[in-house]
Amino acid sequence: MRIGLVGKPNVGKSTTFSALTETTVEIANYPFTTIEPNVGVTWIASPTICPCSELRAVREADGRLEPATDDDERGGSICQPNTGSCNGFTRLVPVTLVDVAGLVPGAHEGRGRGNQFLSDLAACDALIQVVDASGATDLEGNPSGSGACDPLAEHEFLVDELAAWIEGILAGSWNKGTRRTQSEGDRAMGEWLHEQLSGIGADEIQVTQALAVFHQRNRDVGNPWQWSAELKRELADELRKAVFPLFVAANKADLAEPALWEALEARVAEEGGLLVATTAESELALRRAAKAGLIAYVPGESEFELTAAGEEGLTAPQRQGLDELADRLSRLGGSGIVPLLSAVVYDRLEQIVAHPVQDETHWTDGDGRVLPDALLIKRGTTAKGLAYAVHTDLGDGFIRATDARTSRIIGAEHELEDGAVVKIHAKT
Ligand SMILES: Nc1nc2c(ncn2[C@@H]2O[C@H](COP(=O)(O)OP(=O)(O)OP(=O)(O)O)[C@@H](O)[C@H]2O)c(=O)[nH]1
Ligand SMILES: [Mg+2]
Repeated sequence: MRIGLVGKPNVGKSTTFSALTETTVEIANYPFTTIEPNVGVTWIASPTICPCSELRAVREADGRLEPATDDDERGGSICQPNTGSCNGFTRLVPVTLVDVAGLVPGAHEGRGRGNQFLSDLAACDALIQVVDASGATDLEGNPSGSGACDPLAEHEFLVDELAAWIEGILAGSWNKGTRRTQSEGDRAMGEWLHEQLSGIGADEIQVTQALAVFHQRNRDVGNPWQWSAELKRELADELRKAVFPLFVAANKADLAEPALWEALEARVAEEGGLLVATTAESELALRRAAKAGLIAYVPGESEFELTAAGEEGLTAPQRQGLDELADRLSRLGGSGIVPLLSAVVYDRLEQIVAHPVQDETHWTDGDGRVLPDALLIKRGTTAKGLAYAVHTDLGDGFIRATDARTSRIIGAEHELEDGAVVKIHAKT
């Protein structure tokens, strides 16, 4: 799972990235602070309870394990994640984030960082556009006082740039490519589009979907090589929607009133997207304070508590800063970033979590680690699809799978359930 953070310069993309990945990157109040993309991993809670809770229950019932005590550091979890962690049966799964340079009008023609920036987004499953909800920076990201820019305009230009980028990729070989599809119809057109766009991560299903929507809206459009510029742009826009579904973080919400982003929210909802008001700066401050041991904060929540160390060690200005942060969070219902990311991954991209294991009795890998992996897969993924998600060889050699909960054999085409624990049998 890979998600790109995009938007005009100076809106808080890197602040969002830094907060979520808990890494240090350059952040500053002027445009083009970021040039080379930052790539990192954030961890989000799986919405389903980790299956290690079931293992614990069985072991407790058998008398092999004492019930977890209140001071259990892991809140009862007994899995051994290879990466990430599990606490109180909340398993964290990885999402890769890409924080790119700011995009300015004309980027597809090479302005700003131009197309280089766009190719940094290539393999992303979705994009989160960070907008300056306070409207206090112009379209180029220069601080210009409130009312400098309307968040809706900021969104519209980004959507246009992305479509223009895709159109540009197709333009070079449009006539040659579409003539080739003349005799074979839509299917060949889909194949050609897929060929052109596989470099930016488009798959066949996405291309087919985009073409279908385009044709539904535009019947009898004639030969593609005679299409108007508007038609080509419309197809590019549909392709963009399919390949890079776009969601919006109305950032710097701490400086703004909701009225400022209402129009954008309505537009985004109309397009089937999602907008969440965020305050990246607050999330960053929370993560830093938590890392320093001053507060206990569960990412995504709208409250935090001072730790004993915090009660003792905070300076007066730090305490005042945290009081203000607490006010802000209660006003906004949290910093918004984590709920936005979770909603994008689980609700909109329809991801579920699967746990491949080698030993279906003990739910372990070859080294005896309990439930070592938690993989995000798209709802509807089959047992064989999971095998491919683990490794191409495992997919190619797939024989059958076992549902580790029931010990039942499941076939290649069986669709997995959320939280499935699966042993894959394959030829090696
Ligand atoms: N008030 C407020 N300021 C924020 C928030 N998020 C970021 N900022 C500030 O906005 C400025 C720009 O933040 P960056 O994260 O560098 O923005 P960017 O979008 O990565 O900018 P470029 O890399 O130049 O495109 C910095 O001064 C941040 O401290 C927020 O939620 N609220
Ligand atoms: Mg940046």
